[in-house]
Amino acid sequence: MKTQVAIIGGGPSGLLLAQLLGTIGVESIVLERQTKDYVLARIRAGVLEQGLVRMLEEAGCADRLHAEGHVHDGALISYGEEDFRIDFKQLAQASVVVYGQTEVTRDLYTAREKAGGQIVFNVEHVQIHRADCDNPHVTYEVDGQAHRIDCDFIAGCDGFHGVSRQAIPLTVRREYEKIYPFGWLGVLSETPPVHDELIYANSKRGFALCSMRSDHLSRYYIQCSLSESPADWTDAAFWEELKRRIPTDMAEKLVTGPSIEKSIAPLRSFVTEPMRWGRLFLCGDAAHIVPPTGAKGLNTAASDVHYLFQGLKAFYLEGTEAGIDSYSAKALRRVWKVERFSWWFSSLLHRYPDQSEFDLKMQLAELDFLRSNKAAQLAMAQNYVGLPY
Ligand code: RFL
Ligand code: PHB
Repeated sequence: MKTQVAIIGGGPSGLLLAQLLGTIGVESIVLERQTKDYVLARIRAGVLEQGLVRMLEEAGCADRLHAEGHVHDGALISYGEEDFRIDFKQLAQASVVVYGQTEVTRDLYTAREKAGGQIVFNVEHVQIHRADCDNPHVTYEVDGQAHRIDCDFIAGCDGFHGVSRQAIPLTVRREYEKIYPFGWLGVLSETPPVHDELIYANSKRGFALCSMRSDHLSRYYIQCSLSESPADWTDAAFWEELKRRIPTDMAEKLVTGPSIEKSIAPLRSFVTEPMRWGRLFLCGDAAHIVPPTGAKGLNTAASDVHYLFQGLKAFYLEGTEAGIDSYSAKALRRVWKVERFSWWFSSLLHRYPDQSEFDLKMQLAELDFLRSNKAAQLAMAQNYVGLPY
């Protein structure tokens, strides 16, 4: 087979790139290891920056998002018995949209299918060949049958555990990583959200987050130990612990119910450099991971796709290589700022096993400063709604 861009990974990065390329008549084939149902069963991100919303509009798949997504102009931060609101709209003149990654992915699949885009599911043993030459190719198997795609470019959109990053030789690749000494236990429940905006809580017992997917679907998280498993937590124990970590007035009105999903996610900061090797470009979680505290993973995948799409558009429509040549540097500049914000916001809100009394006082002072200082709030709001690209 032949195509212009071979895309490895049918998550949000891969699908969005394929869909945008389709709008300018550039052909692609998406290779996905799982089935579509499996991809759509993954519960992940919930908060979309304006940049991602604009890209979904450009890709022609934002109708349902506009109809069903909820615009949030601010969020609540609580610590101990205190809480305060960061007003994104007033401070940064922007908002975020609460709309699940599952729904974004579903909309992208629908759009790809409507456009007749090629997506191959259940691929195995994907291998990248000659990425450092002008004529790369990808090989893979489906049901034991070998296949080959010759292409101009390869987009590695296959997430943190994919094969694309590993195709860049270690002599070229440098990785930066921080593992956090805790995880997040997340619960999805068919209950009304406790509040109409997100609540990020720093409590003595550890971090908690109250989020949502819709008026009748809530998403809650609590910081947990990495040695725990979801089976260790009954629904009742989860609700009790969540109530102890959020402001009392919220705990009193929290509506509980059976969980429909319960999982533990580890927290990690990770960046690989460069994000391009020859004709291979890494996008999204394949190149970087952030702890979920800042709600940045999916949004940063989208900003990578933006830079790559602009580069490929200039290559195909104008015959210039400047855009693809500057892809890695441009994407990484923004990635590192997002890493900084996600690391800072995580450090502000979690309890660390080795935290000293002094460290706790520093965290409290930082929260007090954020509560009372407009400049600090502005910086927080600008980062939360998304740095420009
Ligand atoms: P994905 O979504 O991991 O998709 C990669 C796809 O590649 C496939 N794949 C392969 N296909 C072919 N061959 C191979 N060898 C392959 N290896 C893997 C996989 O099956 C998969 O379908 O990466 P992508 O597209 O870069 O998207 C990144 C986002 O999914 C991720 O950053 C976010 O979900 C992170 N995240 C959040 N991001 C936000 O922006 N806002 C949030 O509110 C937010 N909350 C979260 C999150 C992630 C979480 N978890 C579970 C990690 C909350 C949680 C709990
Ligand atoms: C979510 O709704 O899943 C969510 C929201 C905000 C975050 C992380 C996750 O910071």
